[in-house]
Amino acid sequence: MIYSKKPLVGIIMGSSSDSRIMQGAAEILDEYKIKHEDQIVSAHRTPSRLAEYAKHAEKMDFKIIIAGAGGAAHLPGMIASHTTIPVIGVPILVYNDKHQKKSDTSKFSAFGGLDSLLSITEMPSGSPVVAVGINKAGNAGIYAMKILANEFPDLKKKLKEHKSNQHNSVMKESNQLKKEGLSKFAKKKFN
Ligand code: RP5
Repeated sequence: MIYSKKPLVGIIMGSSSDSRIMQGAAEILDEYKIKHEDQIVSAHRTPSRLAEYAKHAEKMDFKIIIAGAGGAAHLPGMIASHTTIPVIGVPILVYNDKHQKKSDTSKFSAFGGLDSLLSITEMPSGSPVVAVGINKAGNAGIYAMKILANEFPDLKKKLKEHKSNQHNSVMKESNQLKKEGLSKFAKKKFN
């Protein structure tokens, strides 16, 4: 079932380098046939576009915006300041391999993604943005579905199936573990 012909979710990210992680949100929304529109909006490199994007999101009547950014991740908070659409922030551990000559350590953000997590969650009182864990874009997709399920009962059913699939998969592994014993099970799993 396609819930709407128009996109219901706007996915934005601060840089093309974030697409490596942000694709996790798109994958889950695609799996459940929820249309989304994806764009790059940089809070510091395209500040005027940020305000324009917020107007666009309202015109499109997006129900949720998923915003991913790394480092001093002000994109989710700044978007939230321009609109009443709920924003789910995805803190990203910056991994920038565009500059091949950089050493491996300089490809990562200095604080391992904590910089981005705190930038998103520590929005001042009165201007909330919710956040998923570092790089957990898939969770942002699932959370967006939970919000949308208030409007689409069929989606609520699908989320219940998702939970029951998780239960079944743990049970399957646990039965296997019980049957084989821990040593054999772990060897098979990790070798
Ligand atoms: C942030 O800076 C972006 O969200 C990205 O995570 C990070 C690095 O950007 P690039 O240097 O890869 O463009 O604004």
